[in-house]
Amino acid sequence: MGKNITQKILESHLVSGTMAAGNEIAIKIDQTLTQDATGTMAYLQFEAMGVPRVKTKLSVSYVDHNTLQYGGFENADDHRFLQTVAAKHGIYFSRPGNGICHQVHLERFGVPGQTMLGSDSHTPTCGGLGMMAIGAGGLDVAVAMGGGAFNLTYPKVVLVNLKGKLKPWVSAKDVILELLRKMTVKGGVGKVIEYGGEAVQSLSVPERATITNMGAELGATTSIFPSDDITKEFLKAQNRKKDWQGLVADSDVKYDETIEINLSKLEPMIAKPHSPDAVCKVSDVEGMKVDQVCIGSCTNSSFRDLMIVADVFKKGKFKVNPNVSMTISPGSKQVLEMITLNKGLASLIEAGARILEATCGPCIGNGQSPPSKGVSLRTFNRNFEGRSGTKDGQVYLCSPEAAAAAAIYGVITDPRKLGKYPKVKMPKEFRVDDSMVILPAKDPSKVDILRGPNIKPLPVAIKVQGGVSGSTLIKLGDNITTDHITPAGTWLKYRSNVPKYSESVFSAIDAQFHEKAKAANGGFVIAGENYGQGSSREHAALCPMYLGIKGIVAKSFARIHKDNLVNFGILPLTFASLADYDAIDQGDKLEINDLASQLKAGDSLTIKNVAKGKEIKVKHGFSQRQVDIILAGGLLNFTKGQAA
Ligand code: MIC
Ligand code: SF4
Repeated sequence: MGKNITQKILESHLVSGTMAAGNEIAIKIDQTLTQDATGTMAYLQFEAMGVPRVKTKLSVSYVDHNTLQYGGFENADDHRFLQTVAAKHGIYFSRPGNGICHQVHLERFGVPGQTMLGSDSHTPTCGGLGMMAIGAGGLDVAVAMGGGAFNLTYPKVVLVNLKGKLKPWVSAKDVILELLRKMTVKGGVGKVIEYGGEAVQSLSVPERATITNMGAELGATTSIFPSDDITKEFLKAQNRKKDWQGLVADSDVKYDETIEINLSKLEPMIAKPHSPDAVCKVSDVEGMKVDQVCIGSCTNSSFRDLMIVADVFKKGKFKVNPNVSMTISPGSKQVLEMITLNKGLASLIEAGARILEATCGPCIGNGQSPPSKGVSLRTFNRNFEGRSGTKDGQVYLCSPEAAAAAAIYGVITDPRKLGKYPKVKMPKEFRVDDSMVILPAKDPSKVDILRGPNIKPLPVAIKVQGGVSGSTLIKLGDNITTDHITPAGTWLKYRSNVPKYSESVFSAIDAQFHEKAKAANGGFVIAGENYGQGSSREHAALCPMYLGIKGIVAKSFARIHKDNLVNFGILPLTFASLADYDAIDQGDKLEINDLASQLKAGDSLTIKNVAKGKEIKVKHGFSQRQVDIILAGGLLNFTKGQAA
């Protein structure tokens, strides 16, 4: 029987394990990517491993999340640390201003058929090029930089069969919003989403990348498109023809699941507050007053996306509505240069758009927080409550087309009302200038790594002896995001200072949480479905570990976060019977006796709810390797133990 793209890449990179859904396999990683907000930790961990030079084909460190800090030295110190670590250890360094990691990587470095691990959940963006690009915690990325394999559960492979052709004013963002509507934010867990069908060839690489990027919101392991002539043209236009290789699924291949989307029938879509899967048609919410429009983020900041918006406003045809503040964050320096050369930038400025740096910016709550109860339409990928920096902000996610329409009329508007759809042609040649990427030092012995006072030593987990016990410190509902656990925004500058950042844990839900946790010497967290969805930030495990959290008992977990918990020695456990969620209340004391023998005996553990005199069965689903990591007190201790 034939093979799909996922099978082909995984098979050619397989280090150990059997390729069958649900099994743990290990794969070789060709490239890695980090960004500043997760990178400082990843490089501290890499240093702790004592490997002098990275062993990957290519590793790139980007600075894109925290670029302009108001009144403080922390970010600038982090940048200096990242630049010097990169120079010493053989890593390319993409300077602040060069662009958002995923957009730049797509343009300049991604290679069809290769594997990449990135310490950011939107790493699958390069799936738009036919690359198997997976998001993970920083520690897993550090291990991969050191030449270690990446362990993952062999996924189910879903074919999304694209038919028909997009109508004017409907674009790639609407495709992924439609898929989120169908599959929900947990529908992709344990799956790779592979795209195929006749309509694939009507989508350019940046459009494909919009779709694979936001596949992260499905909870999928990754998303991938074939590598075909369109991919070849894109790489050629980036002066990288040599990086192209064709990669398509065999015609007789079988998938675990098939979903069909007819592009001809698709309408402009929008995700309502506060979840990327709360999707409806733009026409269903038309007329709602809008305060802000933000265009950019790694989902929709390509040359194509910004030129569409620029063309809508071209030659002063429209102005930004006086009641709307519209920002534009180009995805990369290349995008900014291209829209400048093509006069798009001038149209945007003339229209009244506010041009921001080529960074994440408002997407991670760095500026442009909406006004109180304000409605913000964003071309981004996440609209979790509070992520924008305004707790009662109402963030909607939509295409650049729908964003432009709202910016003009000041209310949510179906973009099909804008008249003739502008045509943006993919450039035959992009402007290529890699001068903002600094190559590693030729002589690493001459490089001193510069560490400012905000860079605190890495906390290491404590090895479990006997059993674990503690009280239930907090009880939560479904779909808790890593933004709820360790928020970004104003806390971002403490990513390399775990003691300080730990004060943020669950702060939007319970401002005293960190004090309570410390006073109680840690304990347990109870949660509903899909705990830890969203960002890959390992701080959402690292900071709870620092506060003494021993276990999270939930109905289900998001993939990256579950791995991060194991890596930091925290037990991610799921209720054997979902009804038992009701058998634990906040404040209840819980006990797990003789952890080692229970873990070794099988998938089931018994938790004693001391307060209620009740025994609760939970499952862990760990591989043998994960059991060893937990018992060693986390992945760093485990790796050191193995080296010894
Ligand atoms: C995000 O979009 O949530 C982030 C910020 O890019 C994160 C990474 C981080 O928290 O640093 C992600 O997606 O993994
Ligand atoms: Fe940056 Fe936003 Fe993309 Fe995360 S989702 S990498 S914050 S642009």
